[in-house]
Amino acid sequence: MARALCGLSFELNRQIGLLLQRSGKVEAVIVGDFKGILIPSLSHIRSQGRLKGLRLVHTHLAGEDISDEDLMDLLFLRLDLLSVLKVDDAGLPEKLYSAHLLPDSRDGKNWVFLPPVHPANQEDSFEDFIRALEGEFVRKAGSQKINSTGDRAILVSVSSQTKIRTQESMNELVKLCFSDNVVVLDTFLQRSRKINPRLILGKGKLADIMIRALQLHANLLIFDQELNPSQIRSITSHTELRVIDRTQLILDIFAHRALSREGKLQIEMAQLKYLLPRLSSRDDALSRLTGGIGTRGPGETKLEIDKRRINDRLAKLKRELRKVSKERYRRRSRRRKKDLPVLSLVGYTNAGKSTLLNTLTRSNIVAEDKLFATLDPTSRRLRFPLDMEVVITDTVGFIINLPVDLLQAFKATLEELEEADLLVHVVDLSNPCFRDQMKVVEDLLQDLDLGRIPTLTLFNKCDKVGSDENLLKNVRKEGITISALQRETLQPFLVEAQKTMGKIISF
Ligand SMILES: Nc1nc2c(ncn2[C@@H]2O[C@H](COP(=O)(O)OP(=O)(O)OP(=O)(O)O)[C@@H](O)[C@H]2O)c(=O)[nH]1
Ligand SMILES: [Mg+2]
Repeated sequence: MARALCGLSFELNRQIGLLLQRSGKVEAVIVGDFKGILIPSLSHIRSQGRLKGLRLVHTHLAGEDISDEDLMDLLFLRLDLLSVLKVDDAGLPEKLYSAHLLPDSRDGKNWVFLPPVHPANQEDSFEDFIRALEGEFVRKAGSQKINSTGDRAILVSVSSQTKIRTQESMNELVKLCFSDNVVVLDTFLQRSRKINPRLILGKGKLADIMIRALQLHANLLIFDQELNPSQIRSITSHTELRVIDRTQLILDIFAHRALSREGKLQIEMAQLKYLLPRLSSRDDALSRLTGGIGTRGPGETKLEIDKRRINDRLAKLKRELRKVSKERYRRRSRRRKKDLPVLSLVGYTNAGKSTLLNTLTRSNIVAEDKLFATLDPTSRRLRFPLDMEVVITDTVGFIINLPVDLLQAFKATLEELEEADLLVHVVDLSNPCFRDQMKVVEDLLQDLDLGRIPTLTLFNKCDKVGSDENLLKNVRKEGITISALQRETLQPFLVEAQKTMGKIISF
């Protein structure tokens, strides 16, 4: 076969390539030009194990070695083996040069070259070789922490922001993954002024990521930046991994965690709205990758229904939501009749709102080190030191770049905030980006038209700041410092809140 390939190649003065299956069957014959060949899309072919299950053998006419382009093919197509057959001056095979991928990087390289061999002198069995290589891939990934049920993700951020912002945003993405039970295998940060509009990343960087995905057995890429449908498509078909963005991850968390009927309805609505513009562009590449975030959500079968039916569903959801919110309104007005003033906790997610409510009212609502631990609002009664009773409500946390559909959806829930007599803005002082977070909350409050309600700022988690006297002194000008875990630190807040509310109410 090598002889025939070389002969034809020599005669045509074009490279010729064969894609071979593991069984030896020829998958495709590719005829290129003098300098190269173009491999057709292989996205319809399912991989065999970690690698593609195809090896490429092609001729080189100008005596050149395995080129960078060849290595890119090896990588992006996850070929079993890539071989170059050099054609000599007489049109006969010189030697076969081969390279394959490695399950872990050696000296910064992710591939290795095999010793060149004349095609007639190949003694090793390809079957044994590929079995051993696949085995090595499985073993190497197996030594990592494996969670076979959940998603295994590599996180990617490409941004033109400052380093600390990019890093903090990535930290937040890691926490979001944790909240959604996604295993984070690795993170890639890239700061760049000009962002590649099609693939977001440069091809070289994408190659690095793919190699890591292959080595760590990842099945998901999560981008910190919002991707448009065509970007998702091209990255998916390039990498053969499921690709989602931050928005989809947040939607997924909400879908998992919403408990109330209203919350569930709102989430389904937000997911459908997110899906709608992306629906027509869902192609085979996506539908092949079954299960997990981005394919779950409103339900696989619904992904197939057409836009009109989604619109019908949306209309129905809207009607149901209206009904539910009427009930909520009735509940609320019952409470209003009792005429207790309302104090509402707001703030960035994970700031400690629920913890504060628990400590204040000795309750036991869910408070944990997860983003969006609270989705459904909770109310409790709280007695102030000077014999005054108020209702205290805990709400969903805010986050930077909150998906628009989600904000829209939760506007209804956040309506409760309109009834608040006092907003208590809880800030996590131990977060290095707490200023940014405060701004996010303040902006969202403005958006929600709540800027007019009196606000008291609480700088929480002081116990974690330690002895940073400067910081404490600074923020005390703007609010009260507390630690929601320590009841005794809350006294100044209670006094201040009562003073403010007393004024508001008597007014
Ligand atoms: N060290 C310390 N940890 C705190 C303090 N307050 C809250 N935490 C921790 O911070 C984490 C988040 O607290 P939550 O009360 O769930 O935060 P939240 O604002 O309700 O967050 P979401 O509901 O997710 O928006 C928990 O692990 C708390 O134990 C504090 O004063 N000091
Ligand atoms: Mg909470």
